[in-house]
Amino acid sequence: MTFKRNTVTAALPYANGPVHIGHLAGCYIPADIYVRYLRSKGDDVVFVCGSDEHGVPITIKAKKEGITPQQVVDKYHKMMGDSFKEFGISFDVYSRTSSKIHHETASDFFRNLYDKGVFTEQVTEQYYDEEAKQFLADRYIIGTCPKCANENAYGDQCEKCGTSLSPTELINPRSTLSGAKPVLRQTKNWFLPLDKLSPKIKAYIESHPDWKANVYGQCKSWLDSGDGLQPRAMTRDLDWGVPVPVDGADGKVLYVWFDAPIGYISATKELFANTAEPNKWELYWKDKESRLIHFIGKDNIVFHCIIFPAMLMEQGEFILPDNVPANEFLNLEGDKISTSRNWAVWLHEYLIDFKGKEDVLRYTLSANMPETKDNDFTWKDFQTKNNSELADIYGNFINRVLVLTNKNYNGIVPEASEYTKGDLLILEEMTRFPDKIADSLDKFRFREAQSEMMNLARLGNKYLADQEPWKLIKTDEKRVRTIMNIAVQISANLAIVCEPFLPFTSAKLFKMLNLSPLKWSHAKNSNNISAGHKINENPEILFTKIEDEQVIAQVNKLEESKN
Ligand code: B3M
Ligand code: ZN
Repeated sequence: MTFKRNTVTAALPYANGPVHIGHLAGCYIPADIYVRYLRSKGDDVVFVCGSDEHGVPITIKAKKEGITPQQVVDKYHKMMGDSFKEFGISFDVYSRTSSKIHHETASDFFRNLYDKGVFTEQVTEQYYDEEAKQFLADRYIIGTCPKCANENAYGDQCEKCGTSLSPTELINPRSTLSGAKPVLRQTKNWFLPLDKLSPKIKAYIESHPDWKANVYGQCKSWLDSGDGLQPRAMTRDLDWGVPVPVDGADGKVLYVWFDAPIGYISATKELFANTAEPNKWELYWKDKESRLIHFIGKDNIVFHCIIFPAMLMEQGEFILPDNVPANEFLNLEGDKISTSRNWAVWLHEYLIDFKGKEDVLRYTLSANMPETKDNDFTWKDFQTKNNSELADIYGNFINRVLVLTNKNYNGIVPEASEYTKGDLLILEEMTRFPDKIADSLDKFRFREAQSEMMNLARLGNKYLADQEPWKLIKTDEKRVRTIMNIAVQISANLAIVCEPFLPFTSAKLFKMLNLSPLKWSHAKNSNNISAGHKINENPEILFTKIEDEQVIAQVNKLEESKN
């Protein structure tokens, strides 16, 4: 089935801390590569994201920092948005769930399901902290996971095995507010009857055997496991969030995992709100020819593949996610990334230490993307990727092309004549890259796609190394013209196909070639730059080397956080 337009979302990060490399590799870089590729093809796409500003992660942070939840989200919303921008994550809109438009959208959504009688109203016993005088939802409570025995499972989910939980399933529950053993108290909440909806959800999941194996497998195991899906509370006894819009719900808010995915919808609304077509968001969410794709990390699979689709199905007007290409986790220097242990590479700090090397981090994270299993980032590998791949292959090739063209031809692209058999093979091979890369991207194989892209740089680098135009110029200047013309064509095509992966580099390269950016299909041509075209003088070095000291300093900084 071909689709008319694409609605691409990236998980809304909790506004309770800055962004680190694990976030980028898990979700934002793959999403951005994919969207840039679609845009380059000329496809209709909206790319939406925003800060997740509700839920217990926010209130816990506020307590820790001694400020209000609003102050927490204001601080981190700005910080996260800035980091994403600096790394070229090209959201069409970066919204936030504390916004008016989101409160209204989430509230209406709940009300719609409520009026249809979708929810079951249940008085249940919930854990209550008598010291803190508060019900303990989700992350306010931790205990031992009944499935995998992880001792620090949250009340709503075990992050170790991914199982979605309710607080009463935890063994040895304890309050994260006071450490006290909580007591049970009665309270009324509204539940989404996932048990009843299970056959529909199952049919939906099973209609997508094309999903990544890790995603499909997780969904199937939830559906088919012993007790199957259980009803799940969509409201909470908390004072931070979207108020539950029904009578008799004072002091209750929507469950953060009810409102957060609706944030994708409100962000899309916001995108079109002040345009000539404020209702255009509906096309991206309601038209059968629109394709909804959620980029997330593996801990969010149940919410995007089961709970949100169930909500959308019951609402009835919306399309369902067509694909959820979730990634596994990225580790750092062999250890799990951890905010509390400060075992992380924070983007705002990277930007100070490696300003101008945003693409290098993008490249390294894509090369090590945890697509099918957890993967590791090391500073040593980061250095190697920069020095031996980006600088020695990509950068070296481009530098030679630009310097030689300027030196020998005053920057004017020479005319090709009398192609050799080898030349024709190179040109032929060059034009096959866009389809090869596209084939990988269509399957969400980002590592493979990026390595194909680098193969084009390799092709160019090897061509020049084999032909040695810098020697030949003394004996066969005519031949050099053809070689340089071909090398310039490869450069132009590389600028096109590297754009999704290395957007800053692509922009620089187009500028140095004195070319307006070209779209994906142009990379199937072998003559994007005509002879006689003048490139810019004084090319800059695209990738400077990273020294051992810089890498050692980063590793030491990490080690210090262990003390
Ligand atoms: N905020 C969880 C997370 O940051 C959550 C994602 C919401 S996506 C709708 O991992
Ligand atoms: Zn577990």
